[in-house]
Amino acid sequence: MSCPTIVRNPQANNVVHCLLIVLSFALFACDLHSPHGKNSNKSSLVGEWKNTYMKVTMESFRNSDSTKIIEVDESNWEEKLKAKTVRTFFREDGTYNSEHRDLNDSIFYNPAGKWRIEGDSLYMTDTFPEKGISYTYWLQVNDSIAEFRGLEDFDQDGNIDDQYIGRQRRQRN
Ligand SMILES: [Ca+2]
Repeated sequence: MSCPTIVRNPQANNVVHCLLIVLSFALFACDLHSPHGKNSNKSSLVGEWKNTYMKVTMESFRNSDSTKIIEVDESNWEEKLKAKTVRTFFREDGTYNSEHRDLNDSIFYNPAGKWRIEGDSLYMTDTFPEKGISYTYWLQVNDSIAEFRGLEDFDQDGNIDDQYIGRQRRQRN
């Protein structure tokens, strides 16, 4: 997966910005497994969710010998990311959208698409603003907290080696 913001707007070549856009939600689970927790199913995710935590570990950041880590929770999300926590709506009909709001509470990005769960993986495919961008997350839902994990190329260095952990809290069913 690439970061659509960076692809469309080279001036937005900013890792934090990219993180917000693509995921707040983030990602993606290719080879990560759930050693614990109950199986996720569709009904467990239907509702409104809000980000509470995100950690991205970028080893060999942009092909350097250093590691960059971005870690935010509800106490410092706005200060560090210059945006509100993201609100995501998973609907029973298999559609979703994720509202990204700035500190003035104006929506600056609101991707929408289709979602489905298979086993402990969540598959999301955007239909707006670009069609066909897909994400896969390892998902675990325990009542009101959902955790997403995966690997991605956040620093856009060509290697899918950046680890993502994100948690969201259910706002309503
Ligand atoms: Ca990378």
